[in-house]
Amino acid sequence: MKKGLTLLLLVLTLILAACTDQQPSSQSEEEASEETATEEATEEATEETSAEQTSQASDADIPAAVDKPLKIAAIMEFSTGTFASQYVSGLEAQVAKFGGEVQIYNANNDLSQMANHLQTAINQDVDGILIDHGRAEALNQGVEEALEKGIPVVTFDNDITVDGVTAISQDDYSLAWGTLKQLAQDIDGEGNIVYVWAGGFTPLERRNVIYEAFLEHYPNVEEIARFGSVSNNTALDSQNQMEAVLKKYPEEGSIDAVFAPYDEFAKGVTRAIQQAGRDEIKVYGIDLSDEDLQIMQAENSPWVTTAATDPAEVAGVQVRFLYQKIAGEETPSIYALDPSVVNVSDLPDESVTMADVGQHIEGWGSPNAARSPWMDALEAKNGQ
Ligand code: SR1
Repeated sequence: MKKGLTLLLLVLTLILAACTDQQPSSQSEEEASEETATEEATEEATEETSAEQTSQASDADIPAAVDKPLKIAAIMEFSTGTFASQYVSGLEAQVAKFGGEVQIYNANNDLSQMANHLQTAINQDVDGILIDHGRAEALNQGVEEALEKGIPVVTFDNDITVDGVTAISQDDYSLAWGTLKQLAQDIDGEGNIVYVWAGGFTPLERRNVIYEAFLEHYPNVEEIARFGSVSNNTALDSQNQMEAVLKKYPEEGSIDAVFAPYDEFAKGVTRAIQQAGRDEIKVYGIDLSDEDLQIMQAENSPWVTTAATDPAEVAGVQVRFLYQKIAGEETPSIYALDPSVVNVSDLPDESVTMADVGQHIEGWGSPNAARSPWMDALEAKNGQ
């Protein structure tokens, strides 16, 4: 009996101990559930706050000057090639998001026609002018006239330096160095190269500055041929010119690489090399498009490296600076987008497009450049 009582006491003690042991754990469950409740409440509050902020953003004061369908003129030196077509799509998309309309004037590589188009846009009292390529000597006068009439101007890829104008670029010096550095490494600082180039275009002039420095920096790299022209069919012209160079240097190993600092050059040169079965020659380009990606990703493609920004994004930045100017905001005199180097070896085996290139190339894109807080509201208002 005594033994039985002792056993009972022991069992009771154990049960009590077990209950006592459970206590903290049940307390922490309570605490946890209290914490969860607090977290949930905080999350809800945060969600409410951010919803409020969003609705505040959509109710934000859109400057009156941009809160209407604006008429924008884009004065382009040329519109051929995949860079230009992506750029135009980018202009149209951003202006449409802001509820405006953009009229594209294409001068077909004729600078005096470009100046006439600028004059037409000024006479039509457009709300803002975008200029793509062209040269200061042909356009300065028109740009000054536009500013005097109160029409803001944002330029891309030219040498206009009029006060009050914002000039954007793709940082051509970095573009050229990015791809040339890869070329130098791949040939180990020594070899024969071909250079494709045409003067008179601001981005190509800037890239050439770096090319000249590159040759000085690598004295064992020799330029054995140079050609290039920009026309309505630059890729085909480059292909024909490269075919002539290949005939002049028929021995395997006589040419190590081609520097083609414009994708239309690179496309033509790549085709000529492929057709001649000279795949040992590597192509180093500038620019990127869906078509370029397809050519670069083809099996054994000679085109191994390119340096680029997204042309649609360049256009978006240019349009946003223009709208900031129209809204009366301060904008910088110069702005350069950051380019990326794209090596085929960095891409997966599957086909990559411009839409997903950012998943494979670090630092690709800068979507928030030149974005004012009211722009979200303006885009939302226009249903975009
Ligand atoms: C003829 S100039 C061609 C260049 O303009 C744009 O900057 C593109 O990058 C292209 O390479």
